Amino acid sequence: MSRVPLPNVQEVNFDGLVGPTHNYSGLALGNVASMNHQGQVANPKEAALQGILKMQSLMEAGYAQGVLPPQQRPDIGALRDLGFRGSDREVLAHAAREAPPLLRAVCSASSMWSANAGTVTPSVDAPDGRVHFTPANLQSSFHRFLEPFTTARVLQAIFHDEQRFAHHPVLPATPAFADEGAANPVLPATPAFADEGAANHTRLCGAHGEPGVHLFVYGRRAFGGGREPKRFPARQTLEASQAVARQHGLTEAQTVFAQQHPDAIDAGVFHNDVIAVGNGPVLLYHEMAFLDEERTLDELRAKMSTPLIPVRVPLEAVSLEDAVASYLFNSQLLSNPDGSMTLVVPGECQEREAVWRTLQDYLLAGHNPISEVVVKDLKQSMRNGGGPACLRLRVALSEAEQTALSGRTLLTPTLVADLTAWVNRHYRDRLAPEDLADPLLAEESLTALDELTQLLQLGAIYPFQLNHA
Ligand code: SUG
Repeated sequence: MSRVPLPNVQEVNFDGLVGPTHNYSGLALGNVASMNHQGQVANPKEAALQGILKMQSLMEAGYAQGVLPPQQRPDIGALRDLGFRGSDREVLAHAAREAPPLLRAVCSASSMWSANAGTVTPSVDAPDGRVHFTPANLQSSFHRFLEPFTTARVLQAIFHDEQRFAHHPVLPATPAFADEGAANPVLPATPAFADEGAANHTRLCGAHGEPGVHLFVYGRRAFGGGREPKRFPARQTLEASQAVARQHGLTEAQTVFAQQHPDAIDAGVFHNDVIAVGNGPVLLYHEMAFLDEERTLDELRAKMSTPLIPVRVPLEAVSLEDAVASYLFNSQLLSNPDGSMTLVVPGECQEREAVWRTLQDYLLAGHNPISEVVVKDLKQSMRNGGGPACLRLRVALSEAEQTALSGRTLLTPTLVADLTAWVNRHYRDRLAPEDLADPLLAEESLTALDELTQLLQLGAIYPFQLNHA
């Protein structure tokens, strides 16, 4: 099907605002930074301000920037679902005493990594001309599995206009079923539709308003077949990626499904966006990103209507360990009006010589559109394995679609000032593991979030505002 380019389409990066309970609980198996920083004292205020500064500087540089609110944490409703009873204070005290891991999980501010909020298909690629959203089920970990309910509400509140925006159900979080008659029934523990959203999805195109090809990267097949990682879990299944593509009406000609290299997962690459980033026709990736690199590139080339510009970083230039520690590939690759691109990298890239050298001598000096590297200090998020690209959900929107957004989530200088003042008013600058049981933290958090929904003009989005908890 030939599709018509849409004029005036911009990529809007919706960053997840860091919530007031940001902490280091070591919750993410296979995420080296999260595992290494378990138990350290966090600074939620600094974390939120670092995130706002990133958004502000990109807005000031002329990029379209949006913001997504954090979630209600501690998730006392989740503790109630698990049988804890009494007042909120009693529920927290019981959980702290009887099930500390559950308390830690329901306190995580993990929704800040909005690249995992869901998968988005721009209207130019969708058969009905609407922008399509599927919130990710994040079923690979309990603390993140708590996110999709509120994520769906937030996305529906902002992208509310049904003429322009379509919202799909979260994929079912179940073990794989054994296919009747299959020679080797699938083990029941294999999650069938484990989905981590845009972190494993890259849209390649000419300009953002031109039709694109969707690269879905999965870690394993739920129904068997293929190589799997041995040390750490693969968080995305092929079956989940295929289901999202089907929901959004994407055809075979518009999609490429590629398996992530299992050795990379075992080295700490828990999402594809830790080892590759794409923008427009450029795919910046590490040699170890895909199990079958050649087939992946060939298929992209065959399906794209514009020439693919692969920028491959070889293992000899950057080891997997350096890639994971620096988050070089978890950068934002942004289009400039003159056709050049800016790479927004975390400060950790300056700390690894091989990475910094590769940025200067290979990426900037190379024959590709990347003409500028901008460094951001995101240490608070980075210690939990979240770099610049994790913190944002990309939504390509036409002018008319931007006008149709509800609430006040597109960043302006006034909104930056309001959010900064709000963080300074409500956030703590120190959060140790034992503070998670403090009932005052929960109360402060609710007060802050209630104010935030007014500030962002989003209406009731949180369970406590909907009388669910
Ligand atoms: O799911 N970390 C997140 C980091 C997500 C990064 N996102 C992308 N790559 N797009 C995760 O592993 C750690 C929380 C803790 O340990 O307290 C955490 O959930």
